[in-house]
Amino acid sequence: MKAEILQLLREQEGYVSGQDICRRLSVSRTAVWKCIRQLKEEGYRIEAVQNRGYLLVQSPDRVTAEEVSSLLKTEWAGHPVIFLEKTDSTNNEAKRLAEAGAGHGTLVIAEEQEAGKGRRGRGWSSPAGTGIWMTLLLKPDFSPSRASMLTLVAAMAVERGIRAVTGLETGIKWPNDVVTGGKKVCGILTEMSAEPDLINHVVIGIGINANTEEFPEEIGGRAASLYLETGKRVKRGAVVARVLEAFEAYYRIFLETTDLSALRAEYETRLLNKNETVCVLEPGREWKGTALGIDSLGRLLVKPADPSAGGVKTVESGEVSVRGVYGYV
Ligand code: BT5
Repeated sequence: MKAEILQLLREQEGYVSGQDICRRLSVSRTAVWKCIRQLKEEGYRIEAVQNRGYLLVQSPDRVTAEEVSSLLKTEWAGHPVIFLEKTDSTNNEAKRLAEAGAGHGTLVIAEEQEAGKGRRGRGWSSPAGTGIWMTLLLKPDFSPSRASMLTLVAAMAVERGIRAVTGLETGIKWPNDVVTGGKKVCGILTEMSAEPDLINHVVIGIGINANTEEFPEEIGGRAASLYLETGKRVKRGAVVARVLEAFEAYYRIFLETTDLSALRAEYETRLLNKNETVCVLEPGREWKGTALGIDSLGRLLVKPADPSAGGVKTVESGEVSVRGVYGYV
């Protein structure tokens, strides 16, 4: 109900009368008053004026279920939002919830992760209060072979969401990094539980450095935050809402063909590696080439620098890393 009250207050330009809230939500005056009191305790500034009602003056920068839900305009993504002050990893929590029966569209979001994960056993720095650490749970009915493309769909959604809220233009480093000023502002980790030809669930973990002021020394040179890049603090809840809305829109297009054929051109406009020399790090082998774009399955197309290596190769995301030759991108 707190989310619904917040939503009503946000929708209205001026004051919303207590009576109006009671009527629209079919609850008592006392129930509304209690919710308003709780919201104030949580840091919302709500003015109450006799005979006029309530006015939302300021919201705190929180990513609680009510804050995110009240900002969200989606059909299924982020329904429901599960908020935790602290967890090991929102991906792990989403997987546990999926096993326990949580449905398609559930979003897990935490203020802090104690064991945030990157790919292949790497870590993800996730301190309290500054970042967006969230995981979207999907229970799709397409083939498991299609799931890795969801990382690319999510990267597009993050790019659009960040641009909508901050105006910041970011690029994508294939397959899973969103980058600004040559530094990583977001990483994505997609994990799946599947049978040979059936997906049990997919979790898409998204980590965005939002209001981070400084990074641990080991990653500092390669990490960016929205705050450091724009000089302005963002309301994280708004970024979460816009990213989920964009994800829902791109996912709908993805589902039409269960591949990236309709999204490929747009992805490539954001692809920082396009026409750049990249170093492909395969297990036990390293080679250089020019990245030309992606194919409709989300694989990176690379023309080897060595003419004897043959024509354009398709590089799969799983076991391979791609680096810029002169730096991280
Ligand atoms: C990723 O891995 O980029 C995937 C990160 C996914 C994080 C989200 S947060 C919500 C959800 N729950 C989780 O537990 N994970 C997901 P990878 O491409 O392997 O990059 C990892 C590398 O990025 C590390 O080895 C560091 O060098 C660097 N790194 C770590 N923390 C970072 C941060 N906060 N910002 C930028 N770079 C970071």
